[in-house]
Amino acid sequence: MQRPYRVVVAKPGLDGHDRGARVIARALREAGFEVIYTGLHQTPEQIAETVIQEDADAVGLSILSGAHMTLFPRIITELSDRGVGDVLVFAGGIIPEADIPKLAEAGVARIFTPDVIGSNVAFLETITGPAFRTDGSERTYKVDGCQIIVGATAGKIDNIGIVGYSQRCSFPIAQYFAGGYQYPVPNNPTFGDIKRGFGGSYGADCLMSCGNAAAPVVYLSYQGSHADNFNNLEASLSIADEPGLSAYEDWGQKLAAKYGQDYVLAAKFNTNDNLDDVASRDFAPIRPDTIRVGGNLSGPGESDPSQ
Ligand code: B12
Repeated sequence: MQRPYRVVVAKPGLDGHDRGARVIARALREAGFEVIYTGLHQTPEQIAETVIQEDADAVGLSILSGAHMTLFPRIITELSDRGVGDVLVFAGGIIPEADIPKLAEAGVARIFTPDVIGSNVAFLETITGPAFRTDGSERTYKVDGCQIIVGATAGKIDNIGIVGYSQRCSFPIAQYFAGGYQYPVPNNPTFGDIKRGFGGSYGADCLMSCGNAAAPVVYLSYQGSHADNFNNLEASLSIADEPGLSAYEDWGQKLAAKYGQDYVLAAKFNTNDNLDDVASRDFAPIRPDTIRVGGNLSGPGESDPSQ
């Protein structure tokens, strides 16, 4: 009987970023490979020894420290010196595009850099097909019955999200925010789930006087930290029906009582002081209709009621 293909996933050098390596090790395991994860801080010699001891067919190197041009060729030399130069070497992490051909020449079969945010719209469209709607820098795609919304600058994806929640269409927020949140946020969250998990603050676009053409939009925005991949999160709801309508009316009335009718009529807000506690309570049980993650999220404009 043929034995399963064995892959060593290794973290060379002083790099402490281990999430990518763990994600890949798990994905390979789930795909049926036998995977040995070395843990952090491996020398090239240790990696070559592990490959031999584990009788591996391939080694996947994960690196985000910038030391790939030094460490990868050394690992390949250590493998050849031990007579296992035929083991497949592949890699991933933060590796500038300019280095990829040089590493290929050194013997790295393939390099996999991070996910869809930052990649090319053209690449996305090889999976999704063309956008069915384009509005300025935003494109909307239909994938498996879900609407995916993508914001892009100069052909590169800044942010991605889902429009119109249903049983079928949810958004796996956790994969973009492995860092700081305390409370596990489900894939089909309410505003309350998101606020409890991440924090963030409420804001709104044209809360009371949007004209006939536009519905008011309420946003919950979270600014991602380094540990959250610098991804921001924006959950929003276009207010047309219950239960959003009651929450929005309550918030609007309390804002008007505190800051005056003119402010509420004219303003867009996203400061923390806009009766965030009222919005947090009113919107907690309600699901947003759109969630987006990434950078350059449009959101509500800034406005300070005390000015
Ligand atoms: C989270 C994070 C951290 C966390 C790490 C937590 C952990 N245990 O992993 C913390 C806050 C601790 C941290 C610290 C530091 N960080 Co940091 N960090 C990041 C951040 C924001 C995200 C990395 C991440 O986890 N992504 C999610 C995972 C799933 O993605 P990934 O690792 O890229 O893996 C994917 C692909 O790359 C690929 N992949 C990765 N490995 C492999 C392997 C194989 C075999 C394959 C097939 C594919 C593959 O597949 C994965 C899935 O798509 C990045 C910025 C960024 N946008 O990447 C900076 C980043 C990596 N950090 C950086 C820096 C500078 C640091 C610090 C030096 C900061 C400091 N001055 O202290 C320290 C160093 C820590 C250390 N000991 O090494 C820089 C590195 C710069 C560079 N290389 O040029 C980055 C790029 C930020 C930046 N733009 O400046 N960091």
